[in-house]
Amino acid sequence: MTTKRPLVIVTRKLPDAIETRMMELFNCRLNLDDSSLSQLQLIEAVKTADILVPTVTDRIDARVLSQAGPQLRLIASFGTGVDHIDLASARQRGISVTNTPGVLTEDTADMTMALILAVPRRLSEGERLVRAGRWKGWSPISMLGHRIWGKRLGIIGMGRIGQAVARRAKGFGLSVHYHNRRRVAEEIERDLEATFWEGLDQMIARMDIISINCPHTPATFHLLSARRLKLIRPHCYIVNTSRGEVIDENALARALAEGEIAGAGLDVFEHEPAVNPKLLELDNVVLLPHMGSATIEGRQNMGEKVIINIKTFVDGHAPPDRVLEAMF
Ligand code: 8YV
Repeated sequence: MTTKRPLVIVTRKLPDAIETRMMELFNCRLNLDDSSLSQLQLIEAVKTADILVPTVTDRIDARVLSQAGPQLRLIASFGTGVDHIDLASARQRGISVTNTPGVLTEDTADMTMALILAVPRRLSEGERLVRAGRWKGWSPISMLGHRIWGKRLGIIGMGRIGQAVARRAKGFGLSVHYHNRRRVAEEIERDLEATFWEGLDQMIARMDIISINCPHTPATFHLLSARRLKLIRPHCYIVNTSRGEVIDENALARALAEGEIAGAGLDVFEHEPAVNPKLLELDNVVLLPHMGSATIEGRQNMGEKVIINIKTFVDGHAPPDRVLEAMF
């Protein structure tokens, strides 16, 4: 890195305080109107930026990276998931990648818990009924959902967010089960009273609620495939606050429509911002616009992490949140 202030190109509008601090520290090109960049605009950005700050809405694929100028040394992503970045291409070109782990764990776990409650208890349906002026008053048999307390929750992906979901779930009387690439430490399992399932097929066939909390990687693409969705019992609910690609969305919509799965709470979709039209027709799904980590505090913390990663890198040190391919 040269001694002149590095050119940092930020692809989306970030919190004001973060942008102000970035302007003080770096030579910044901001995106004040927050429109997402096209692939061509991204290519233009990587041709000139020393450091790029993208978000989940930017597809930094091999084609974009092949056009990067030699000055591009760091991609400091604003977010935890890095499936929008071709990590192998970045490594080949000697470009470091950082993310913002840890600071959106609790917010995402809250949203997961909100969906775990909302779907079986038919929260959105009830709200729609009242707003549409169709509510005829209390009845002992209307709007009946299913009890949460005493049910089995199967968490797929027991990383930070999965564990934070498990902590909440315990308080709601759910028994916690999980599947993960690696079994977590014994003391964590004991603390969360969590049961490890080595076989995903075996676990999902026995759960009442399934929560997706693993990252999207080549290994987890369509982890809940059409075949696996068939193993899930018809009274089971699925919640996804991770990435849409982890579930075969078409197969899920079909299974929900046919009553093979009781309901779903989805904060993420396979082709965002497009939502499978079949899902829009179903009453037994709660659909949210990828807002799991959308808190003012969280966005501020994420921005601070981006700044620390860039500043450390510019000062010639290894940034704290370096992403290595092997991690994903
Ligand atoms: C972020 C997310 O808001 O961090 C992630 O992986 O999915 C979101 O909650 C988004 O990625 C920001 O780029």
